Amino acid sequence: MKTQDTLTDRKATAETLSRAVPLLQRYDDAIVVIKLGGHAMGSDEALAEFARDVVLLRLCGVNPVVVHGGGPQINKLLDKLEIKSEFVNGKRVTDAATVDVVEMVLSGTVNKKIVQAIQGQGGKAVGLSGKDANLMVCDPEDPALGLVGTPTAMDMTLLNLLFEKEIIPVIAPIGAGRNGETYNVNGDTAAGAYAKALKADRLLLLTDVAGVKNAAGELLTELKAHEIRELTAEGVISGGMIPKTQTALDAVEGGVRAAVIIDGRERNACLLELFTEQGAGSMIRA
Ligand code: X2W
Repeated sequence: MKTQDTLTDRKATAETLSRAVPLLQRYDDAIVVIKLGGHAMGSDEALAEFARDVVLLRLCGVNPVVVHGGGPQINKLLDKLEIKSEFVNGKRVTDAATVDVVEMVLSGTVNKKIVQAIQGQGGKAVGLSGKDANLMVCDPEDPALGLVGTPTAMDMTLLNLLFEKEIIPVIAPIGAGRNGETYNVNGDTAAGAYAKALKADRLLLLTDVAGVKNAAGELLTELKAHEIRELTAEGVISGGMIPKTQTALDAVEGGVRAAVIIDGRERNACLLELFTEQGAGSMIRA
């Protein structure tokens, strides 16, 4: 049953909107690259909420770019096809059979699901991969990883056209090889590469943890590049947080204004970060 908002609730909503004005102005025409991991797409409801936030950003004059992952979804199809898969330092060792499945899942099912979710909330989105319009050309990262790519040339012409038309790009982390190869690129790496190429105002890395914590387990809300290096050397930043913080570091040192590691399971995580004074998660600056 729908409950009626009281006058007090309605006043609070109006006040919230009014207080957001300076922040809305700060982000007018800003480019915000959002990495949505495969784990964050667990339920249709969570995806719909994420999509609604992205549509709101667009309505507020932000140019959002969604770069997604899909690791768990790839694992599911590989299992079904009885193709074995292993990870080395967080990257999937990718042979010819595996890359076919990776592309099918990322550029096919996952990408279109996000496009549809955004359109379900009234936005206009277009699904792409690094192969389209030379967006992301790759070279092999490490011979031991097979067809895993490292981005080496980015062409942002198409994305700038889409911004002009207020269309939201949704990009699968697939890269084009120089000789017709298809490369599998880690989702965080791809998001960082797009953020750098666009000189984005923000790179938002949505994860399933609150952010970066110190040795005492307290959330660090603001970090400088040198602090990331120190915490990593001390072993305080470890495991799965390493690739995230390295991506953030690389992005801010490559011209992105700030990178933020936030908990994507939190409701309205993107709005909380951009449109409230304190923000959310851990913000990293050069
Ligand atoms: C990833 C691409 C998908 C991804 C993979 O094959 O799983 C590499 O490891 P999440 O959901 O963001 O983890 N690629 C090279 O990054 O997905």
